[in-house]
Amino acid sequence: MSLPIVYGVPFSQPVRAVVWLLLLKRVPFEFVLSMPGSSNNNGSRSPEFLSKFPGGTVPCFEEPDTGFSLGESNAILAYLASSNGWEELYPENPKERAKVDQYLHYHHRNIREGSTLVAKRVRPDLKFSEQSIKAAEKNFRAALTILENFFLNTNDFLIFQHPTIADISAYAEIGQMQSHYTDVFDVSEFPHISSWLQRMSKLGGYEAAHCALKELGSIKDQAPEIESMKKSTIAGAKAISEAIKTFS
Ligand SMILES: N[C@@H](CCC(=O)N[C@@H](CS)C(=O)NCC(=O)O)C(=O)O
Repeated sequence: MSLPIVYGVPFSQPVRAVVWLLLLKRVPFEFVLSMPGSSNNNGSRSPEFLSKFPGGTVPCFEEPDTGFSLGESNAILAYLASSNGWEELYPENPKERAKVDQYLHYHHRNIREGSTLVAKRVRPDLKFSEQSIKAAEKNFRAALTILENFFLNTNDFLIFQHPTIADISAYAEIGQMQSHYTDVFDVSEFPHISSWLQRMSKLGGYEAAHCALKELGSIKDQAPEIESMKKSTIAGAKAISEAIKTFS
């Protein structure tokens, strides 16, 4: 039986979420480097990639044996959890599941906006205007305030006292901001979020899933060199495959 495949780069936020879930659950998979936005053979806009996910963004998940493929990180997280019966991460109870889904939908255009602050450094080809960066920062800060005062006000994790796929999705965006990673936004002004980040970093698979971010380090003041991006991608992909080798 062929292993499932995740296409993407380890630096990408939504790729990191999918990779982390698989590492956390110790599911062997193949990680295939696919460059976001590129129409070259190994790119997310190549005809081959588009035949698997017409949206042309990473991550894409594929089960070669069945021909099933899926894009959109939150859909992939939900599929993995429901098809594998990981009830603690994505409950079967409709009301409990709806609370997780509520976050997964809220994520886009809210917490996900934070990535513009990272993309402005690592994706110079996207040419963000000052106005769009300011708007993204404003939306991100407002969404963090909702997490701080609503989602994390009473619980240790976003929905329950234990993590779900909502936490993994959110961490991929918020965790990258920390000073030991990209350092492009100061999350320390949010005490509940800061404690939650600490709790999340104790979950299995964390180190390997975040190796690319650690390798690149701060991009607060300037865009990284192409060479540094390459080094971070290689280190991240290596950490992921080394972690998978330890599963039996
Ligand atoms: N909503 C999508 C977002 C995916 C996404 O934006 N991925 C970026 C990399 S972080 C990408 O592939 N961009 C391709 C492009 O810019 O053309 C998800 O959660 O999977």
